[in-house]
Amino acid sequence: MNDTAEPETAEPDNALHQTRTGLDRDHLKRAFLDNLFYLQGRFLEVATTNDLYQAAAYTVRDRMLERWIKTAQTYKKTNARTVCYLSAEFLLGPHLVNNLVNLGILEAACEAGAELGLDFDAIVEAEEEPGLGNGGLGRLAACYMDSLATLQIPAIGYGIRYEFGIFDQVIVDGWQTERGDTWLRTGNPWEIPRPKLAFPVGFGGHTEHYTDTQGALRTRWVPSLVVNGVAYDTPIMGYGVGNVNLLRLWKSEAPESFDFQAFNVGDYYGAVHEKMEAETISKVLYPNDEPVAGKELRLKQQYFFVSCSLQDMLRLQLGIAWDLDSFHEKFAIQLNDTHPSLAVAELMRLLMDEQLMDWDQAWHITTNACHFTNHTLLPEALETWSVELFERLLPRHLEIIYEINRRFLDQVRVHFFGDEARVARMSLIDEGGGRRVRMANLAAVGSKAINGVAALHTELLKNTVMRDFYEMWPEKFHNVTNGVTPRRFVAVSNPRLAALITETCGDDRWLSDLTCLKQLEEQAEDHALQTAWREVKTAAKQDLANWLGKHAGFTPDPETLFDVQAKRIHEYKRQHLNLLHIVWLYEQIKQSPNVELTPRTFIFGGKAAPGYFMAKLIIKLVNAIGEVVNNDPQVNGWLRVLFMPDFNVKNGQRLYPAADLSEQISMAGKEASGTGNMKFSMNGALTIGTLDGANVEIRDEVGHDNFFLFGMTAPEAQQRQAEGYRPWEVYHGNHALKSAVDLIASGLFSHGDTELFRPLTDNLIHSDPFMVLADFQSYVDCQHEVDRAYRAPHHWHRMSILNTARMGKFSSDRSIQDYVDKIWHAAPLPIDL
Ligand code: M8P
Repeated sequence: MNDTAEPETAEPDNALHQTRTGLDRDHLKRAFLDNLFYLQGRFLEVATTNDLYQAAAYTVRDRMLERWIKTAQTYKKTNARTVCYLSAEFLLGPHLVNNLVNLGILEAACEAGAELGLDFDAIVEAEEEPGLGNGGLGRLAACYMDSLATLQIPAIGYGIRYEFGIFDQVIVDGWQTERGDTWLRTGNPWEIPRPKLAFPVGFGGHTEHYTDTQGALRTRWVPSLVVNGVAYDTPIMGYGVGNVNLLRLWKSEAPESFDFQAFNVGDYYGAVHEKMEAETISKVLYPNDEPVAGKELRLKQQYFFVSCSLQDMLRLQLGIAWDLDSFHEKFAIQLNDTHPSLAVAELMRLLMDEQLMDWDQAWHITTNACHFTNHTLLPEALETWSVELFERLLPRHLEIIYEINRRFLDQVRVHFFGDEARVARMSLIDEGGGRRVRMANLAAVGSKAINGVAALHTELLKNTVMRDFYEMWPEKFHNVTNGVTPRRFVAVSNPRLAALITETCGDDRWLSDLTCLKQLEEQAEDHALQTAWREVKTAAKQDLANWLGKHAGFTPDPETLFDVQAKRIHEYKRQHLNLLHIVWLYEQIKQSPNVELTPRTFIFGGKAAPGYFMAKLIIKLVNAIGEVVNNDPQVNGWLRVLFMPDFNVKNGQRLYPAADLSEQISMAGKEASGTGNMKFSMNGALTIGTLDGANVEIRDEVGHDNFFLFGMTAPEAQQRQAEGYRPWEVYHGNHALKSAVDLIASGLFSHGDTELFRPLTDNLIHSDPFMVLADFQSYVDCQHEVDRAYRAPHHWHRMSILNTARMGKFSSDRSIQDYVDKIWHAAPLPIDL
């Protein structure tokens, strides 16, 4: 455990060393061939694409390591305040091109590849992405790691090294099926295992109380099972700077001595079984983006990575200071949703039980170190765990939570005298039904700051799920609107657009200050720019079309409007609203073949949680409609419907550049922020959307004339539900809507089977919890406006340019700067190159 964060090599500085650090084409070539030979044991003529990829990856990694060491040394020397971003998910996406861009050597690498006669694109394609997240929340964590390094803020990301990330989605007969993700099969050149940097993590057992030598009452936890968390480090390169931060992911293992202990007493099977149990903890990512009741292993995962991370922070602090009094000055801990909120109880335990601190000081440190981000208002996504499970798995933490709660509720009673209903709502324990621990309340009580992820979301948070907390501590609440990194989502994914922007703006400063895109505004009317803009978009559409031709059954026509909805499949995101519009269009064309329409290709992408029946049925419906529409010669000059399989970061990078229209059509008040909305808009897609999440701010930025708005507002939706929403009345009152729903129910898209989609149509007519029917007419009317606008190309391209030009606010650099200013109060620490 004496291993430190920084690798321990001296700094060689001679010509030979250049092979490992030189950034020019010739050094890259030499290094690549060396790595191919010495690491893969191959030479060019016999190397597989994977060999070439591995050699390329090591060549790039070598160039990062020198900066990484320098960064770690500087951070340590200056004892800088360090942001620790705790997240159960980091959805990183492929590393290779991203690191080339951030190092500023993409061009040199392409040239080196060309001179060696290599197919650069094929090498890039060979990378398996680490899919260690479900969707927006995990991808946000990855964007934030990129921006922290770019803004030169000392930071460590802490999470879990899942052996199996999010499943691969394969469509069979129109249905989603899941395949295990084997991203580690060919090795991971980007990570550095640190087998000596490991921490014990206990589970189960009991607690014992004793009096220490000073006469103080103390508690000792005696767990019944101990596993080891081993560190795996991935360097995170900032863009255009020398800073390389650290992503430290924990893998669970049985302690070395483990099996022998049991073997000695003759329980061989038990020993092997427990070893397996230890390794299970980091085995697989839960593929849900909401809690599934009773998943004990998930609570184990959460505690496992939180405990390892906090022990690591304590180790780092004790390596530079005599005591832990200033722990909260050294570290700003950010809890990415409630998944790491056990950190509050675990830090208290470590400080009191292991470091022998008293309650008040431990509480002072904990509540000044922790900060909490809430990402969702959906009641079903708020995490709670049964007290019974806690008692069994984390008995000491339950004691601590009870004590936090006792002290906290005393405060509540002083603040809101006589309001016992409020006390019950704010309690860390939900006493209704089976007793449960409320993780959001634990995070809120234990944190110095609480933030929402978009302006509307933060307001709703303050007025609904966290209202009581807001009324008690208004000063704790902040908004930090999400952002995405323009390095990955423009420079890496859309190099043609990046080149055009750089050419138009005169330099590439926009990549580190996205507000520079404003310069494009002056030329939004310019026909030359519009023409170039259109050519870039069409080329991206052609690339996507070619890919879809290989992977999704047919090649769409790049001359049609590409209308894209790509995100997790969820009823609140309303993919079925999109589908109702498509069915309505289909009927229009069938009834009057001369109807004036803009030819469109509708592209869907997204994974459904494996146990979420309705989401899987929606995927089936997309494919079923596609099968009919795409095979009907009467309509398929106007209308095509495609499902892009296996939407992940890599495939997202193919989609964002190629979209003309971005579908952001969630029921108002349900999507906390959204980040896909930003990625599309940055790449020049126009948005059709509701006033939900960050759409509100996107529309304000790009201009109301350059955004297709429809649907109820959040207060309108709320009011309508309060008055008693009756979807069947909407259904019977709107002929177009009724015939679209009826056509789905008729079996036309299911080979005559009138039962297949009934759960969906019945749900819409009789319950419609996300008010799809209520927004249908407004959506169809708005889509009509989209059609008209697309038929005026200059107008459309002007709007498209303005969308990109005005996206400066949605860089994750701005988000991170907001966190730094409002919440972390950290300072940049530049690393000289
Ligand atoms: C919640 C979980 C709850 C229990 C168990 C597992 C879970 C996994 C994920 C989530 C979760 O909240 N997921 C989200 S929140 N996914 C998202 O995309 C959300 O966060 C994004 C980043 O802030 C927002 O842009 C999205 O609007 C929001 O839905």
